[in-house]
Amino acid sequence: AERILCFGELLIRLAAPGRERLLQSPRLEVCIGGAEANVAVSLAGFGHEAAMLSVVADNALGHAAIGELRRHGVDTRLVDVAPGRMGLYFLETGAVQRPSSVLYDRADSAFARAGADRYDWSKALAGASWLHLSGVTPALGVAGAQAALAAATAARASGVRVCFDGNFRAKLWQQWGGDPGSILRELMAQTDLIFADHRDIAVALGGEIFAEPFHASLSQAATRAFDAFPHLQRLVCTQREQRDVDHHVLSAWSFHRDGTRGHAAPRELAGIVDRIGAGDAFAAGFLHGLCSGMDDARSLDFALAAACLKHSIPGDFNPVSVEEVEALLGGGGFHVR
Ligand code: KDG
Repeated sequence: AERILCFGELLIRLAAPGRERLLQSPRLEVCIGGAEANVAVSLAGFGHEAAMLSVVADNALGHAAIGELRRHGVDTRLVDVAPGRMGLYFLETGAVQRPSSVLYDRADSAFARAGADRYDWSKALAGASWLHLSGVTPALGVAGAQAALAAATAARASGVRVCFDGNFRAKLWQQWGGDPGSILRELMAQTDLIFADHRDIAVALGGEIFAEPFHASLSQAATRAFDAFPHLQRLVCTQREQRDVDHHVLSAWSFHRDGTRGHAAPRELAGIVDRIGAGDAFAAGFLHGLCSGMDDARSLDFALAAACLKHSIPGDFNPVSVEEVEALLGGGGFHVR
């Protein structure tokens, strides 16, 4: 098993039950999330040594977040506590007539305050083969942007491969007026593997958000990415088509610097229970493939099936086994004809 270090914020999620409006009834469902933590939980479920590097509030909420990760098999020894608050996010699940919505209440969290010098990078990276981080951390503010860049730079300097998920969060960037394009490009320049959707590509690489056909604009984006980022080996992209509120179609492409391309056939998702964290499940699935010696095409199929499974599970995490993903793959169901 390989050791993968995930760096990012642990969040508390408070969701209105079912399809209720927020605070419609005196109940919220609580779980733990955070994009990079979601990846760590998936990787632990796939049998890897997944470690989390983070800072949580030194209070009951922060301790509960650590406990949840540990319960899912994540190595939490590098999660530190600090004075301050946990970041929260409120979720209202949409319906046919109204979209889902996320409300962040996370400004100035213990993690967002922690700057680059809060971490012992060489200790954290020791023994890791990958560092995973995402565009959420630099979106938190100057301290987050510097910490993310320090993490990627330290990993690169010590021979640890860097995996970056774009995870563009417009609301977070707007709150402090950071320039996502230049910061994300600086990060991507340190990266071996990038996961991106059409928004990440538009922000970091420019170009049309949805030039048609989608795969042609993706392949142009990949060419631009390989030109711009010297260490980049792979760009992996997902595409989501929303047929209905709980009926989506997901597909994925991979581009390798050597010119190899992969395409995972579209999968149909009906009766979606919870789509939050699907991108993280996908990233973890692809990393699992690479860490297990699968080729890119196989890793892509595995990742897409893992992301599909996530849609059936409430909460941010995707606690599934390799066997369960393989079963979905082997069943051959869910493909769009
Ligand atoms: O990918 C899932 C994340 O969106 C969720 O866990 C919350 O980390 C989060 C964020 O910043 O949006």
